[in-house]
Amino acid sequence: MTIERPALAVFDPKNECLPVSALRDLQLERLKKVVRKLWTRVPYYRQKMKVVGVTPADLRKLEDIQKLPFTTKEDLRLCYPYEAFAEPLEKVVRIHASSGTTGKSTVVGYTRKDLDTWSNVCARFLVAGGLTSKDVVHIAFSYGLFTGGFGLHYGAERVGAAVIPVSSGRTERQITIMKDFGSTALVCTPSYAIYLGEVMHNLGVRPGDLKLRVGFFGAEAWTDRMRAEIQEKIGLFATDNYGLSEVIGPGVAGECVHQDGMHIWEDHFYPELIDPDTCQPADPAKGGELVLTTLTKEAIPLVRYRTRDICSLRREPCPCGRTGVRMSKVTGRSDDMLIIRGINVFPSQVEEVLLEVKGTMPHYQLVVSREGALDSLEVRVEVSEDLFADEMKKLHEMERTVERKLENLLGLRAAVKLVEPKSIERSEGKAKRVVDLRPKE
Ligand code: DLL
Repeated sequence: MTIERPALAVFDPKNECLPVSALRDLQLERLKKVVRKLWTRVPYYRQKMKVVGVTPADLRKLEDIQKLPFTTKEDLRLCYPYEAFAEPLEKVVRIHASSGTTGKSTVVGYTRKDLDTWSNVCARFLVAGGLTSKDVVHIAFSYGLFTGGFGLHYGAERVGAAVIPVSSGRTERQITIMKDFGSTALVCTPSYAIYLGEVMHNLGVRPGDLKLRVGFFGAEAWTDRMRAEIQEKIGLFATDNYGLSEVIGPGVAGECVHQDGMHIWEDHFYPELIDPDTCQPADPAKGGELVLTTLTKEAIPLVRYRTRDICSLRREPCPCGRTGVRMSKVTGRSDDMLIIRGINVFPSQVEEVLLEVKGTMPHYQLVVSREGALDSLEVRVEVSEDLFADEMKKLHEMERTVERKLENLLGLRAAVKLVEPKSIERSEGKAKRVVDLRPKE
């Protein structure tokens, strides 16, 4: 079937199409304000600045941002739960969280103005990808601490569309709702979109039976081949959007109807690219790790946050008129975080669970594969000699215990397989904790 490109529209032309020189002035003015606020309100970051010997007064031009220390997920973990907040809790009206590298999650707060900003930046990419106030938006992201559901929800409402907060799961019911309610826009992870397409096919529901016309997919990496498959299987025009909880949630960047890179909303987020090994600036065209500074966030302003996402940046003009630099698809991570069905998983979290279970050894491996459209995780764990010699029933019980604990911590079901001592390959250097069998392209 032929997929029609939606009409070109801009949600906030004044700010999305700012000439670059005006954008630079605005960014510098906002950056100075953010750094001053962090210096006066967040002792943790002030201390970091003192260590490298910079003060807010050292920030005279935009490039001076390179004098400032980076912020990492580990910093936010150390500030758990509220120490990174630059506003008192009484000004905070929403709290979300995402998984941390170990134990504690990273907690993020929003003031009323932050929620307003968040709705606007989400509305921007929704309009950029073709959403209008006439649409009926089916949101299949989970609603909860994850920022996907609420972010897209308020963004779509801001556009004036009719929002159906379906949340995740119960795929057949999702299809019934799409059919009965006449959903015209779909919001979920790209892998779930492919799965939905497969279930539709199995149920005999053809794309033409639904009114879907546009889809907004994000929260995990996907390829152009997956885009083609989604467009074909579900019959809609699919765009990519990017974000992360620490920075705001979804709404950092999104594709326009030209489907050629995601515009970063640079009046709100200042992007840099660095070489993850040296931390020095990287050639934007060649790619590197994306580092983001929030320019307007009140509750948790972040300076030079290391996203660990690898991408490249392109400044050439886009036919849509937006001036925001375009980021490529995320091609990898500079740490070991995996995203499985939209859920962020660190191998260290698995290790933490294993430490609680007597008889397991510190040798384990995460095997990620794709069954049909969806990713699955198997955790292979070595057990001690005497335990392995035990009866099968006991081993199975132990597998179920680890599975339960993992599901509790990660919010993801993993299959646990206990294996013989010394059966997981040893490596000379860093242990190979992850075997990723998912197709790359
Ligand atoms: O995934 C926010 C989000 C929700 C974005 C819905 C888009 C749509 P976190 O759970 O904190 O937040 O995970 C952030 O997900 O650092 C990337 O590694 C990855 N990610 C997000 N969007 C994309 C994308 C949300 N479009 C982490 N392509 C980020 C590739 C993405 N990776």
